[in-house]
Amino acid sequence: MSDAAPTTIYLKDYTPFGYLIDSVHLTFDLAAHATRVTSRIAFRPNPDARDRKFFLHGEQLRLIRAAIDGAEIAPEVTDEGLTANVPNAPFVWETEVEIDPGNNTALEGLYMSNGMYCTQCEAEGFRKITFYPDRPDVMSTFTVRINGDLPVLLSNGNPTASGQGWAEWTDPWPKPAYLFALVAGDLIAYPDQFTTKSGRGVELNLWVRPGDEGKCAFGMEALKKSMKWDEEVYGREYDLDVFNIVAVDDFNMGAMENKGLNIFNSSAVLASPETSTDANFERIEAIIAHEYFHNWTGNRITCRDWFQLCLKEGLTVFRDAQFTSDMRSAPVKRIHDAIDLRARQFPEDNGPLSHPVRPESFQEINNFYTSTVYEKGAEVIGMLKRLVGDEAYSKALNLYFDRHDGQACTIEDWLKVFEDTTGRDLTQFKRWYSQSGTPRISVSESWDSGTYTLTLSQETHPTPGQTEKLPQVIPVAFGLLGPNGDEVRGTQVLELTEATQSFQFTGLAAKPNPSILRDFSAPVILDHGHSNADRAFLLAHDTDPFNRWQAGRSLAEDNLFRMITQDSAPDGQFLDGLLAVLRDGDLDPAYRALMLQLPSQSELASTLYDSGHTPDPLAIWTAIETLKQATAQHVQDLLPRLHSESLVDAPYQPDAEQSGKRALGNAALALTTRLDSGTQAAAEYDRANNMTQQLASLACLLRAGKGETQLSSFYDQWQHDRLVLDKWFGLQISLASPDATPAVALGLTQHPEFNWKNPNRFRALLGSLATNHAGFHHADGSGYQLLADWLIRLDPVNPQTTARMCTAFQTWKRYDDKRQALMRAQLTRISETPNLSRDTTEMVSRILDA
Ligand code: 0A1
Ligand code: ZN
Repeated sequence: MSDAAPTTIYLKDYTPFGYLIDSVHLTFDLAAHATRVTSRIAFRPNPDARDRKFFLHGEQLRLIRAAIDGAEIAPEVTDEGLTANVPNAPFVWETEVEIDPGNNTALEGLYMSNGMYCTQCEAEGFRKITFYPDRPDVMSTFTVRINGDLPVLLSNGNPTASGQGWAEWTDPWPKPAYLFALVAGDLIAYPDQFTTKSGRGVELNLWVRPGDEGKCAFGMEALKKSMKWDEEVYGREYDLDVFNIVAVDDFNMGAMENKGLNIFNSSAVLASPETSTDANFERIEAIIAHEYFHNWTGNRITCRDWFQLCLKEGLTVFRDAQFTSDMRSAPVKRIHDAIDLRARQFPEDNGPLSHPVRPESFQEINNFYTSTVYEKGAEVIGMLKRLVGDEAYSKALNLYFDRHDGQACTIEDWLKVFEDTTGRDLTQFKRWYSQSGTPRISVSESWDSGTYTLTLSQETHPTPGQTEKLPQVIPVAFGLLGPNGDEVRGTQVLELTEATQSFQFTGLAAKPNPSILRDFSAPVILDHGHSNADRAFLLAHDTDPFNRWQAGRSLAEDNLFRMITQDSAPDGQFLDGLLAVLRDGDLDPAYRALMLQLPSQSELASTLYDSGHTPDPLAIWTAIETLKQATAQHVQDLLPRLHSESLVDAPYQPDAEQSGKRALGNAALALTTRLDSGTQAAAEYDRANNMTQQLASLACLLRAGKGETQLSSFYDQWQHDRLVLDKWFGLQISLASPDATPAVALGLTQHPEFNWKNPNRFRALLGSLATNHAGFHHADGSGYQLLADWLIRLDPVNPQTTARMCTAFQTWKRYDDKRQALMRAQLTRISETPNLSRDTTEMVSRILDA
């Protein structure tokens, strides 16, 4: 890192690159510490550009030779790239550089993982491979030759030639450099094939390390289902002869959609019933779908610049959510998504890191792969679809694919296809992309002889850099229930566009009960103004599964809130309502399991903070424990029935039906453990023949302060399996008591298997510390200190993962003065570390500036 002040890049400064590229030829001579990369690039002046400065990005490259049209030149090279004088006509650019993948611990560019070469180029990693205009709007076809003494040599596109120790790949589809990929290693293929709807045969391979072959079947099935679904639902076919997926152990994120060669964190693709939980299977299915869907939304149509990241990510998350809803249960998926959004995106959007779905400036783009860009970005598309309707949505998407195939696009291009298809003016809707913060909706109602009037008001609190907020277009799915629970008005979408707006419903026989924001139709905070009686009514009668669940959630939250702020006891309204839902054997077990899940500690902390209280982590933890204990007692008689309803007498399948049953059974087991101090959980542990049940019963035991023997036999059983060992590390910290958490985490950092340079292992340990709310916020500050120690240690090794994990401190201003001071001290200590990376510098300074 240079000591220069970090530079900020602005969306408004965008200009096109001065040159276009007709073709790229790359040759890699692989060597762990001295890989040679030779490039031959056909440039020509870009008629649409005014600025003809020839600057190529390049970092950590040793330039050996550069030439233009065969004549050697001596370009001016800095830490960030090179400049050269070039002809004002087409020319061939050549360079040879040397790089050191064996010492690349940042995992960006070409690096090594367990003897295997692999790449990660999004967002700006290609500049660590060779000199290049490393920006998404410069697209070209690529031909790649790999010379290396390894059995498997892969790159993007189709294989075009190979021999002993070399292979050549050609990607006919123009792409930006961030989609480049190369893999070389001693890998085993798990092969399959797929025939597209137009009859093209595609060879599929999942490449893994020897020993992992048994964990490939599920991922392969998920890939084939994704390919089929995209044909059926979006009319999108695959466009190469081969599709390769590679599993790699060292990876900063979940996976990467490189054209024809997706690279996956092994945790996001490898699965077996013995080693993976139902939740792991579901996540893997979704990530495989996500990366595959990028082939059209991201690769064929890419982003003009990184400010447009949500163009590909929001849309692709939306598509993978649709896929999961189709493959599994739509209501359950919607509830999971709402829980996740509230847990991750709302705190981001209501704290120092708040930024619009399309940010307007950044220092380090890696810091903007956020829940706001991804998940809120997907919510924005869901709202658009709800507003224009399914048919118009599908027409607009067809127009998008027809009009923009092969282009690097903007949010303006995206919205224009909707405007052109529907004739609708989306000017106000576009605020969802530029205005940060979570809108809050408040409700008032009136009833007058047959007419019900609903008044909705919206308000968004100021966020960093944005003090004035304008009203947004908010689709509020809405229905009315009569006093006996019948639905008197089915779901319709109210369009809230003003700061305050009223909606009237006439001809009603009696004062109805409103069901507002059905299906979580917008990413907003809704203050219903409901009484607990209204909530109990909706919990019993709402026909909308999301709002029925929400009613139970709100009852629980209100109860917890009063327990914390007024020392109230667990109350009957919530517990009775819950009991009635649990008894209803017609309800999906997965749905009933969700009903049993209480709000998380950090969600309660948000709620408390929002209503003017200072969250006390220990009081929150205690209230949740007390309510769980009361729940166990209240539903005690039902537990044996829930247990029997959850039994599966068929071979293990990670599908929605079986995993729903297991979720209910395990939720019941957690309650049972509170009453029998672990007898049943210990028996379940001994009987478990899949990881879902093994881990759930172990968790019950640990939560009860038992399970020492099981924990160590779990270690003995699984010490050879790195993904299961991550669970072993994580579980102990997640379930440690508040008082013990920092010490347990510290102890585990001394374990010989704590390979902290592996991002999965680092996250398993320190990520679990950061998400154990009461433990992390230990009053003596030892949780903060431990995390900061390790972030400081990791930063020079892996800035990207370090910076992401700084978000653990983003809520620091919510807490009491003492905790604030402790957190500020750690943030300051991180920020004052010499040579801190650009990634971490930006994150810490944004968090501190709150
Ligand atoms: N585009 C990938 C995620 C990804 C983003 C950045 C990375 O490195 C900085 C790696 C992967 C996706 O959405 O799946
Ligand atoms: Zn993505």
